Amino acid sequence: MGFCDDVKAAAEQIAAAKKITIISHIDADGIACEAILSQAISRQEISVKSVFVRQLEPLTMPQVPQDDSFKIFADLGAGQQNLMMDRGLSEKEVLIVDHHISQPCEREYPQVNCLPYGHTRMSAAGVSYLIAKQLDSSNIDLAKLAIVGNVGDMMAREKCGLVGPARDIIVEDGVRHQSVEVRKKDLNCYGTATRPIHLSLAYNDDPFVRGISNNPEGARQFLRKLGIKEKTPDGRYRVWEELDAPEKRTIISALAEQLIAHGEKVDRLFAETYGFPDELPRTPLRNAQEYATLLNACGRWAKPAIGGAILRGDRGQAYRDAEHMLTNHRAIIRSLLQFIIDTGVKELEHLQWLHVGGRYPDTIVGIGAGMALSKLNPDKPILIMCEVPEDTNLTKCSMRTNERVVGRGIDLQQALNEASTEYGGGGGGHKIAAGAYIPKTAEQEFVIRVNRILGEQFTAAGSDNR
Ligand SMILES: [Mn+2]
Repeated sequence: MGFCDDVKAAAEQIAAAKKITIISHIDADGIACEAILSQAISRQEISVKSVFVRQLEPLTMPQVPQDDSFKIFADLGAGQQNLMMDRGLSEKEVLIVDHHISQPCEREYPQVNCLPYGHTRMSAAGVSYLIAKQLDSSNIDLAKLAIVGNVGDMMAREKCGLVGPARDIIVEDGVRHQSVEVRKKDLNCYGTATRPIHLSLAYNDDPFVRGISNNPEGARQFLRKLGIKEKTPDGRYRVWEELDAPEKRTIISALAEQLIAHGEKVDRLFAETYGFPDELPRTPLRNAQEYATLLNACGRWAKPAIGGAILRGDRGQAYRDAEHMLTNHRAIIRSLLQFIIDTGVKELEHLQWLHVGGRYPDTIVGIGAGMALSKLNPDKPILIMCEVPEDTNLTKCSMRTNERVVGRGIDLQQALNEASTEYGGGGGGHKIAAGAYIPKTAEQEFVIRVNRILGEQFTAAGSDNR
């Protein structure tokens, strides 16, 4: 059986069901999964309901309804099959649609998972889309949603664009449907639809351009020297997507020159980006990255269904609510960022760390860590700890680094997973961004242990942290 057979089998299972419950995750990928699957299912005239959970764990299992509905676990479930078994769910009433590592389990629940087939850069929204397309080929309008989910799960980050089936099937379908526009060799930069250009450039540190990254005033002068107007005639800041092609070229080549002048590589300056031409200009819905942030904001403020409504096309109340959450989301992240900078981090040889206590929701600490990193020493991975409101005995740890440091051999997922397991906790994520839960009592030792593992990674890769 190949991956395609699994997709086909899943579509058959769905088509045969009378009543379906989707249990999905609250991040952009999970929200996209739910919107894709539930629309594809209701188009088959099968009744469907959805439940979102922060994590599938014993505490959240009661949210899974005890009824005779067929249950699809999306963007979660592969690693929690024993929980399903404990719940008494049979193989006939479950389908897992996931891209995470599978947990060995006595029951063989049907599963569509791209990971064991070597498709490491496709998210669960991608898998959901392939199932939706198998159900009905007219579902290609959902390709756009799958791209948002994939980009939200950082599937485009390492290679500066989507690759594998996410690129060859899903992006191509979106282009054919004309709801997706591929911009090859676009600037690898966040906020191209909503941020003033100089802020877009200044907030970007991948690649790190000296004098511009982390330096809004420097970025402004850089644009001024190139003769790029920062405002429109009516006094509003222009955004990257509004620039004409020669202006974009001027900026990109000047950035490339800066990098070359400092002996840096230019490859990460370019990325393939995905735009949505049917959305309103200068809104976060115009490109996959910003769209994903909007969904994440909904999820992190416990309103994933609002993100779902937007993916279904609601541009009224749901969109206004989401914009409000995004504003709030950004204000709290800014406050966290300021707190980290004002308080200062403690430095060890291979990492910098800080405990923020219970001041900020644990769901945004990782984002704050990523942003703080570029304001601190970007060459040292950052580890932020915080309290977990649901369990006072636990501490959540979020780590972030950048591509440059990953290129020197650092794998945060491996480091946090190894160290947290030693203390009876658990962790996961990616090389560049990872998280873990540990017992509160282990905090001090844990930081030292992670520091040592990072040192070993640098050594194994034959590099150091300077
Ligand atoms: Mn995911």
